[in-house]
Amino acid sequence: MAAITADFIAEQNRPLLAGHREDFEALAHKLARGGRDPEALVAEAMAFAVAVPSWGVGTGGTRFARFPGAGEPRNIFDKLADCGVIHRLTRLTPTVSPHFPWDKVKDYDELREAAKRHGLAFDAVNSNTFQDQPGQPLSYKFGSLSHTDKAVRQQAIAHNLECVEIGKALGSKAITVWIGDGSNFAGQSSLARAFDRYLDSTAAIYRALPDDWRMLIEHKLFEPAFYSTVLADWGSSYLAAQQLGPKAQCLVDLGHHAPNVNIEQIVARLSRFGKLGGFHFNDSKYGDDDLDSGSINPHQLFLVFNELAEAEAAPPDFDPAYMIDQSHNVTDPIESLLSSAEAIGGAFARAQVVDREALAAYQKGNDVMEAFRTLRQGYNTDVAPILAKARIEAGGAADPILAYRESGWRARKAQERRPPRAGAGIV
Ligand code: RM4
Ligand code: MN
Ligand code: MN
Repeated sequence: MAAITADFIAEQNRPLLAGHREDFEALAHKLARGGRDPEALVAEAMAFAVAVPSWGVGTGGTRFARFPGAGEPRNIFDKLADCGVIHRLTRLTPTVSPHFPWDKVKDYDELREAAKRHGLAFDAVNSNTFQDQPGQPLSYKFGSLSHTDKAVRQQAIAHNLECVEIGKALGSKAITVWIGDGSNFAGQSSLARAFDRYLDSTAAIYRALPDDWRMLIEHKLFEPAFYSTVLADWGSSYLAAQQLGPKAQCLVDLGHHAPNVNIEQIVARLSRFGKLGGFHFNDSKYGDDDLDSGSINPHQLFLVFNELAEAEAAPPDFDPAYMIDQSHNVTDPIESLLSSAEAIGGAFARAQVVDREALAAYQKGNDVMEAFRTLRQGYNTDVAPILAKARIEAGGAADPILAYRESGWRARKAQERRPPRAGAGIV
């Protein structure tokens, strides 16, 4: 068992370096033959970053059961320690996206300092009006920001405003608003008026946003509401963002669409109109499965990053927030996040490999097969040596999961962190 220091990482890397160099050289020759600059790709990979969700380092669960793991984080300070491990090993995840009230503390300056000590900063804050909290005066059973009762809407607005205040103290620059509002019966709710009320409420939050902040509006097809959801799709999200103003943008959670929807096309549309605010990366087979990014459909992840690489015509301040949103039910959450960060970085790197000029020319000439082959060549490139080089040069691990296992972190935390956290997992 060892602390995950720079020395420890270097020691773990040592036996892997010769093999890594060989792999990188082989790839570099191949890329150079195709006119790509391998070192430029490494530099791009080094500049890429994705935020880790504070709720992702605890074991998730389903509505049937949660199987807690030993040494789970008990509070946000423990969560930050785990996030620090992920960043130290991958050098890909310098920020954490916190969720309130789950991560509430008394002193936010202290929390910001604690993050700093782990080499971390805070990304978008997330509000939560999809659950009732102990002692909360009014219930969200029938909705929050779109509730028929003004007093409930006010309570939900006030919570979002509090999140913005907390975010200011933490150095965050965005709030992600996802609501579970909707209905379970045809006729239960007025589909038109519910959206009107949602727009009214979000306008009140929008007015309180500092000028350099963004409001990220997250849609989701269904669940917890099963007949209609107020913000069910990217169309509603776009309408809301458009209505609210330039600081409001749409957030695309990869698991929040109908099966087979062409998510990369949604990405292309939103970015072209300056409304692509960010992502919640995960993978899914059926719905909001919150599985590890790229574990089921890595090609879709690649196609999303291909559209981001294509977004050269997007407004100059195009800067989507990349965040992970996953629930880890059967793995050590740290291992899942190490592997997911690598999958996301890999999809990004593969998209950088694509020869855009050639692709555009083939598209223009309607050479379907060569256009396809040009794109596919990026996807087929094994970018692992690029990512490894980027990591090693930044002080990270050649093999993050191996190094993590060698460190004995989880066994150590199992001794320190008792008893295991109770309560529900991800929603
Ligand atoms: C929702 C949605 C939100 C996340 C919650 C926990 O399904 O994805 O982004 O905050 O789950
Ligand atoms: Mn999400
Ligand atoms: Mn979700």
